[in-house]
Amino acid sequence: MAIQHPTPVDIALMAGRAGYVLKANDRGRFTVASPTLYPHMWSWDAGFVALGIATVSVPRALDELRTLLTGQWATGMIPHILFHSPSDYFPDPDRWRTQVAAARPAGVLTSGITQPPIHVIALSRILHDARRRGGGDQELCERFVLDTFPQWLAWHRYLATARDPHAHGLVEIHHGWESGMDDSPRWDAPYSRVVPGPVPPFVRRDLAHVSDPSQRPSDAEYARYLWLVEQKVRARYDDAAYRATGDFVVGDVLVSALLAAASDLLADMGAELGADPAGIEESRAIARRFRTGVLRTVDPATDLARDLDLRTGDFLAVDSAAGFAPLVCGGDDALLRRQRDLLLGPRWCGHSRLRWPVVPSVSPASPAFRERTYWRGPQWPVLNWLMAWALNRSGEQEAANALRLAGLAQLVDCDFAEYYEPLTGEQLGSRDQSWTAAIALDFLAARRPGRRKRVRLLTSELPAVTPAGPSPM
Ligand code: 9WN
Repeated sequence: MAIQHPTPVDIALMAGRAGYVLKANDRGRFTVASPTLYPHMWSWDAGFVALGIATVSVPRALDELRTLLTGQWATGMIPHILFHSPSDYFPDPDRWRTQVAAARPAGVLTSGITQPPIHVIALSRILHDARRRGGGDQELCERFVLDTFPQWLAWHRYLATARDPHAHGLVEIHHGWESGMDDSPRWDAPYSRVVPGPVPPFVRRDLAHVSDPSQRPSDAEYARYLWLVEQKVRARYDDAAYRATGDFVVGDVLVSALLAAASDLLADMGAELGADPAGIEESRAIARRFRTGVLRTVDPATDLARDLDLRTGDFLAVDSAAGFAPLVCGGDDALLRRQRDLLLGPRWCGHSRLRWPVVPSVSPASPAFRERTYWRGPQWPVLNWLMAWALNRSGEQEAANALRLAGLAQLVDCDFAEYYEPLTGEQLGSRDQSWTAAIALDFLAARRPGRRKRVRLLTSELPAVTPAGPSPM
């Protein structure tokens, strides 16, 4: 099937429609992740949303991050959901019961687990935008970075200590939701050992918004998710107590790589702006430790990083996009080039059956690949953005631009779906998903070293046709 190249009119419509979606999902000082399925503020969504909004308004982008920080726990943890108003989302605050935790914040209800630390990466891009604009935006953003530096450092320190008590250089997650990739096959082995105990009765609400259940995690998976929440509550959200009793404890390579990259950026911004030198040094040390931790997990047979099941000591070798964690944290140039080739090659974005040559959550060549099921194969625009960002940062502009252009071609329908069926291009999950719209804006604004185009894309830049056909893999 041929790629329909967006016309200049398509591109203008995409920018307008993406802005409209973000505006419609704007609740004043925060943005809901999506209008119906996710009517609250999610942590890593907020990071992506903020960098998209920054292409239009730096002050409003900073508000997003400021609001997120109001949910920060005394431990430094940024929780994965901030609940600002009642809704039919499940699990709701009654299920999280964070009142058992002394460290919870005052004034806002939150969940009691985390999500990937994308925020400082987003902040560094917002700062880039603000400096390009200069004037009040630059002043505001630089002040924001300095003022919030201790809070971001506390967040990273939490991950580096409470979630890596033995300094292995891998962030420990206590729930698949903490990875942001809830039902990824990355977690099949550790979840297979989770035997759900009694939980209060519940009704899933997600299936009221996504009519095809095959696009969402199964009931059996939800039973495990809720059992782990119960275990966190019983441990009063104390990480050491959960570690001693909880069923799911896994070192997550992508979270670790993001922590390394974000810590580097925090140190860089802090150094430029005159933040506390001890904090800058601490940040650099976190970056070094987690970069080393990620690189140690790389499987020499596949060149992919592997999560580590800390209950069994086993590496979890799965062909998931998280295996490209070394691209995100850097540190080994030869590996980086091999990962670049792998990512663009026939097992991944260049797979002949893909509708669009963008990053799939699981390789279509893997036996674990399921084209319609959530994090088991569909393409998530934010993952594609992350890999493009990582390549760009490593000086791989051509590869980064290939992902960006294919990502834009994928989004030209302007539905801004949560995820996409990789073989047909069908929109799956929620529509008007905030982070998808935000990614579109960022891709359109195309920040590239040395030059920046604002919402301007030449149709001749778009990728060549990818024919669909039988897989050689
Ligand atoms: C649970 C909001 C979030 C994303 C996650 C995605 C999905 C929630 C859910 O939606 O998770 O946190 O209810 O399925 O997996 O990455 O942040 O968009």
